[in-house]
Amino acid sequence: MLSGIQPTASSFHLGNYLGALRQWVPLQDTHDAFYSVVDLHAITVEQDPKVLRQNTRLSAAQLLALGIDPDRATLFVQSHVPEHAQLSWVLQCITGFGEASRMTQFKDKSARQETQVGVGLFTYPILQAADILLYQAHHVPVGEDQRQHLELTRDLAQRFNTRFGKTFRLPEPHIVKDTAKIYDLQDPTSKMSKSVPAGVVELLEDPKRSAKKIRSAVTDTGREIVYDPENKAGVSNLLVIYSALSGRSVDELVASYEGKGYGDLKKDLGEVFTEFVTPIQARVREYLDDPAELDKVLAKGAERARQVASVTLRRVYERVGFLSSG
Ligand code: AQP
Repeated sequence: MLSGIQPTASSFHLGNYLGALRQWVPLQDTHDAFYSVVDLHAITVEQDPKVLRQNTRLSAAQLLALGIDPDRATLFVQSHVPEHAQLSWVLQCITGFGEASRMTQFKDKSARQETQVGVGLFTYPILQAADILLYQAHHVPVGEDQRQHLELTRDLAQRFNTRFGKTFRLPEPHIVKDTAKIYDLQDPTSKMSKSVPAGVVELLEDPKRSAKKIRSAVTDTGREIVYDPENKAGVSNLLVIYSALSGRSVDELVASYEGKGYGDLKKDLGEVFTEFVTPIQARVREYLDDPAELDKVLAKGAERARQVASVTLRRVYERVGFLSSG
């Protein structure tokens, strides 16, 4: 199993956590799990090198604080494993231009971009396919926004297998339906996304700030607390978040808030979030206090990742007809 997260912000947000990262911890016990901080993906939009380096360590620290155990899973930084970029090139050469142009995330992200849009942003899903296929991943735990990229990965794997002989396993997305898409607190019809910071709850921000954001989340003019994503998107989003963080079902929450108002729900959710995030923030600080140890963990992960990735790449190079370098 493989999944990745970009080191493009100083903190992961609730959408990243509930949509994807929350699944990473239990999956490390049932699968041979590879988790990557995907810094090659991060530079598809402009990055300050110093900040990128800092955010890469911060991302690794957050993953460890959330419960990724380097003895049970392979945690590594993507640029430490050159096979990702190498396989990506081969896959680019079998991807149709029209096929790549259909990716909706590229359309969204390039439309939002103020500076010039780079070719890397366009070919990003092909690099993502390489990330997955290098490890012969079966399962890829991601949020709903990644479904189309996973379909492209399957298409490319299938095409390569047909053209050059069976080489890749076809991966399946592992999408947890209830939390597949967490919405922006200020615009509950859009995905919570770091590019639109107003309605985003960050794991590493001051929990008082998060509680305030939750209190001012956009809801509707009604009063009743019910789960109705179509007509009550804001309240429904809060219920989904509350349920995922507390382990109580949405139905149970709805029943317990009967006769109460949105203010009560928001106040309680702020407290639940604070309780959840406080020990995580403390653990992140501990990991950051010892960057040498953190780098050692990542170096060990990269070594293990390369052992698997290099076998796949060698087979791919042979299949496409490259001469062996000995
Ligand atoms: N709102 C979300 N709901 C559920 N899952 C989400 N993910 C992201 N946003 C939500 C999932 O988080 C994982 C890591 O994603 P990423 O590193 O690719 O980050 P991202 O998608 O770039 O995050 P943003 O905030 O959405 O960034 P922008 O604004 O750049 O688009 C993935 O599994 C993703 O599905």
